[in-house]
Amino acid sequence: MREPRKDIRNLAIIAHVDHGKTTLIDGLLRQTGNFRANQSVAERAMDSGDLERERGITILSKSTAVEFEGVRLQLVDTPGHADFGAEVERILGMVDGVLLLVDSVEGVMPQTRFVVRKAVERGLRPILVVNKIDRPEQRAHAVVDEVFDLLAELGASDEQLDFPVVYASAKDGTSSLDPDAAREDLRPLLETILEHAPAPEVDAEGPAQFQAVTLGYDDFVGRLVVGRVARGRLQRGTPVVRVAADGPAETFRITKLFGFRGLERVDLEAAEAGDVVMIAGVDSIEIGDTVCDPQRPEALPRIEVDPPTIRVSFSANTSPFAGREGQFVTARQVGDRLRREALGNVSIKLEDTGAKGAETFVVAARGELQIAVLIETMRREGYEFAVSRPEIILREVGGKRCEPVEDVSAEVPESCAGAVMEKLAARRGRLETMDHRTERILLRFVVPSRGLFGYRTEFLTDTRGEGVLYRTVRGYEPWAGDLSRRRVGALVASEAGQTTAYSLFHIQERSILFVGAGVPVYEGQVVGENRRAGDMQVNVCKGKKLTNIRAAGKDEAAVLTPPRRLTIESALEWMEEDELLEATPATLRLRKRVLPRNLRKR
Ligand SMILES: Nc1nc2c(ncn2[C@@H]2O[C@H](COP(=O)(O)OP(=O)(O)OP(=O)(O)O)[C@@H](O)[C@H]2O)c(=O)[nH]1
Ligand SMILES: [Mg+2]
Repeated sequence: MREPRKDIRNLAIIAHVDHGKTTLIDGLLRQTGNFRANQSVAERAMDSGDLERERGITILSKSTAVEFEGVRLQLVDTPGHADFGAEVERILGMVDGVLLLVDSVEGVMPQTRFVVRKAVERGLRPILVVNKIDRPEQRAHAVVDEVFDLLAELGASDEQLDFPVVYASAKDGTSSLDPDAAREDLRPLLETILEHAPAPEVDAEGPAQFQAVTLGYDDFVGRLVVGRVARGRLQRGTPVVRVAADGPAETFRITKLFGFRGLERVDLEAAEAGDVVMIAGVDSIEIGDTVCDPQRPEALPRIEVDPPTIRVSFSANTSPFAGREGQFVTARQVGDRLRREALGNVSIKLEDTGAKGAETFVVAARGELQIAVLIETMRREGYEFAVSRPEIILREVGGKRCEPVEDVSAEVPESCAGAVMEKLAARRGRLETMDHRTERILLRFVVPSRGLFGYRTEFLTDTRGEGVLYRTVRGYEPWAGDLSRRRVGALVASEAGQTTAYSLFHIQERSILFVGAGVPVYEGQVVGENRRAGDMQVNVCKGKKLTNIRAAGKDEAAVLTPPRRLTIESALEWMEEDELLEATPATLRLRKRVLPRNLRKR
């Protein structure tokens, strides 16, 4: 029999990127005293990963719980960046309510649409938190209307449309129910949660059921899985069975059972239906598997997430510099690592190329940032490999060839709007709306994902670095037609050697260099961007006679423009099909697939 568990609430915090989810959790942790007196809550405490702290974004969702008036609020912080949307989709399956954060100035953004759509589909009623109310240019009332219109457009029920609203400054740790009232603390928000977030309706007596929603790993206890006890009770030390997508059920013992309290995980003896917990005991478990009572195994429906939209291939590094910097360099090592990633990361898929002992691994993902994070993680672990240019995954919908399209919002200074509209129109984007905000314009487009490759750099140039661009996959639409290719060519090193200031100096007028002086290069390496279409072969290693080096240093090195530093993202956006990105723990290089000049077509 299902009964509400009034002592807990399960909530996900969802929003567009940077609207303040992780910061809000800091405030909740601080004010509910769920940490010891001598322990302070660092800024964005939940963003514990190295890459998360460096990039200032959340990549993996994380659970925590705070106590308020005798009720345990189990909160899941989710990533706002579009590429990690699959993470949000899965999390929504284990909560009964959502805190929808929307920035009081930016309002509804592409990823707001995405997360709201997913919440509506699951019948969740949001509690709207209009955040950053401390910003002087806040337009809270308009933002509430935008959210209402969005919900209505997405077919929300009357109950969902009747959402409670709280105004907050996550940064100051304050909230109120009236945007113009004074704010003191987060109590108004906490009270709204208690009043409006539904208690989980669970069957605590039935046979145990728990679904793996996210995975983790711990050197001491092995693979960890986070999920919610859907029915019955889990007890540490007792045998359970894992029911997978296919294959026989596997019996194992729960060796560890953890709950979340503040920033810590605590050992538990038992957990009951409705609890969000982390268990250890079986290394083979995968996301979506159900852990059940051995007497009555019964799988929960598998977790469905939107399929990946882009693919890239990974292969062993075959450049002349292969193996110099990496620790894991063979195709097999790269393949094994990718297979491990695909197990723990549902939004990444390793496509089977069919070939046994394949040298190339096709990875399908949800965006360039997701690929970039994977590449960066692998580099840090000591891997070395080559990556191809991302390509779009097409799908057949109703007999028609369709491609992924994205909601794009560009907030730009008025004077730049023309350039942005022109460029995106050329990339087969269609302008949907145009809103004037103080001295800036918010343009919303729908653009094929294909058309957005390489666009960010252009956008930043066109808006003199002042524009803000966001994109989120919207769905599939019929193929929009051909697009023109990169309008600039590559500058390709014609021979191996060490770059010299002397030769770079003479080339830089016609190009943007990717390498500085004194760097080893190989034939076929891409050393810069040609200002014109078409590739250009250059000798970057030409040197004056040794005796002239001082002169060269004095006259010419001094005026050498600093090279454009390649980042994983900028390289993935920039490169063409006949090129590869060579990633090693120390260096990123772009190269032609075919290195010897005489074997290349162009
Ligand atoms: N002015 C103001 N800034 C805020 C507020 N809340 C968060 N910020 C700032 O907004 C930025 C993003 O905050 P995060 O908490 O990382 O946002 P997030 O939603 O967790 O971001 P992702 O996890 O990457 O989607 C940080 O620089 C915060 O300091 C607020 O209430 N007011
Ligand atoms: Mg965050």
